[in-house]
Amino acid sequence: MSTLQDAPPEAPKRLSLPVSTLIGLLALAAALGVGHLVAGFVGYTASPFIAVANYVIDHSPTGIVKWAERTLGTWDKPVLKLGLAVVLVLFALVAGQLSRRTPRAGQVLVFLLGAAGVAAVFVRTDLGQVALLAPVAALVAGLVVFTFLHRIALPAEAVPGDQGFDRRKFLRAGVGVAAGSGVAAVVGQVAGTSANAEDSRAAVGPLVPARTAPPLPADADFAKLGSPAFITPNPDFYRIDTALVVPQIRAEDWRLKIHGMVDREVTFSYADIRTRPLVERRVTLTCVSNEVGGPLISNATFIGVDLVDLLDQAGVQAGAEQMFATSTDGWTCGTPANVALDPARGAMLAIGMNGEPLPVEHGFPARIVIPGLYGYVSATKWVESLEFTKWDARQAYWLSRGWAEQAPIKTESRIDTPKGFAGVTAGKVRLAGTAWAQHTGIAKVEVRLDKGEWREATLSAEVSKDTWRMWWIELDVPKGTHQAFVRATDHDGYTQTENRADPVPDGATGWHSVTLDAR
Ligand SMILES: Nc1nc2c(c(=O)[nH]1)N[C@H]1C(S)=C(S)[C@@H](COP(=O)(O)O)O[C@H]1N2
Ligand SMILES: [Mo]
Repeated sequence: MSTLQDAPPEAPKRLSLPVSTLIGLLALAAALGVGHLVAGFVGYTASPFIAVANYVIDHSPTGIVKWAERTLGTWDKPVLKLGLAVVLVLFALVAGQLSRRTPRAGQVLVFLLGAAGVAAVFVRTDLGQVALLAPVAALVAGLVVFTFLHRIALPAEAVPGDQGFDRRKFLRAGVGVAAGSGVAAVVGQVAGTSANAEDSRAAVGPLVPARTAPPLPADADFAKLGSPAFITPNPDFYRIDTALVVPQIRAEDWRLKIHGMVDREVTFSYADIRTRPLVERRVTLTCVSNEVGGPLISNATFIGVDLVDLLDQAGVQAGAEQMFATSTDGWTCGTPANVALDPARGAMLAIGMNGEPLPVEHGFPARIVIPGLYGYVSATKWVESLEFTKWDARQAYWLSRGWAEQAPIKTESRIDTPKGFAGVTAGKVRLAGTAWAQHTGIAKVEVRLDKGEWREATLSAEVSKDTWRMWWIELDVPKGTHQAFVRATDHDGYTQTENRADPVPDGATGWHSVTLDAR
């Protein structure tokens, strides 16, 4: 008689699909949770997930980044995070899949993923060596959890009498890992964001300018007729930056160093700046990636100090070509030194915006504002260093990605009302919008229906040559589909070209138009 009963119990040879999937996902959760926990103490942006996402932003082709800014606006970062999460989950699933017999392939994948996190932190110049602890801990946690769960689910040797896969034990371990990862992530999140800039900002108190901006005339805008409001409320102000996590700098920890080709290196604290006589200046900021008709332009009353006064204290040397600014998150910006130094330009180190301390996402504690230059060559937020140097000694963030060195804002105009493809009633139709030519000023805005005559629009009061100017006009629109065009002329006598140019490398050109469907 054959003795079937005498044969040793068969060890399970292969994990089921749900079990291998769960192992991959739990190892991922453990790695991210532990990484986030450690990052909470050694530097929030060292969290592997954030570090990898930042790396993706900094190393994506410039066309893609600028496309994302234009089409997704402020949603660009949530979309990126979601995309990265999807990739990670797929990775975890594959790791589980490939490990249904032995853990080897999954371990290799987990290791590679962990190594990517380590590399993403390693290349950051704004994080110290200890920051590496976060991705290293994540790597180790991922490997340990993967190996441990795999061993429970698929023991290497069957113990006589063992049933092989102990479902209870596996579930207990899995729940433990999931709960532990969640708690770790939450603790890391709280620790990492508790040194929040928001309470420091709330403690700043009122910023009282010694020199206030002249009061706004009643006709500074035609908001009632459909133009933008002259002053953009802070929550509506466009926001563009590469920071995945908004830098949290407390005013009391902030310093600005002016160095390089200067006679004396100088450093200012927040108290040094805010106790100087503050000036108030209305400036319209514009992003170079703004398409014709786009929304990346806003206007505020900034409060701060004259940048030239600080620069004079340092004594910028004659040969300096660029003011190379660095933000606390490592972003950099190059401004022509002669523009920064020109007293007539009115460059500011701003600490306030529309009567409040700078909002954190607009650069708290301090940023640069320079009328007439696109933001990427002038408007450094969370600024911590201004180095005077030659153009070829340092290359700023967007320059190395194909954007121009010199980028004065181009004269442009936009139709805000009616919106494109709006249905209107044939007859008299009112159009309203805005025009800008910062540091030169708008002299004239004209509107034309189809190929008709250009007609001059009514302009709002000129508040300053550094701010936008609103316009409105009434047109006779016959029944049918028509196109309305706008063009502006600045105080230098330059009239906007019809030629369409892309934002790359130094700003879009062309006439904005809307299609009107008159019934
Ligand atoms: N630190 C930092 N400052 C930055 C940027 C950035 O990515 N990082 N982007 C610049 C660009 S491209 C623009 S258009 C302006 C936008 O300023 P805002 O977000 O306050 O509107 O900030 C500039 N300052
Ligand atoms: Mo920009």
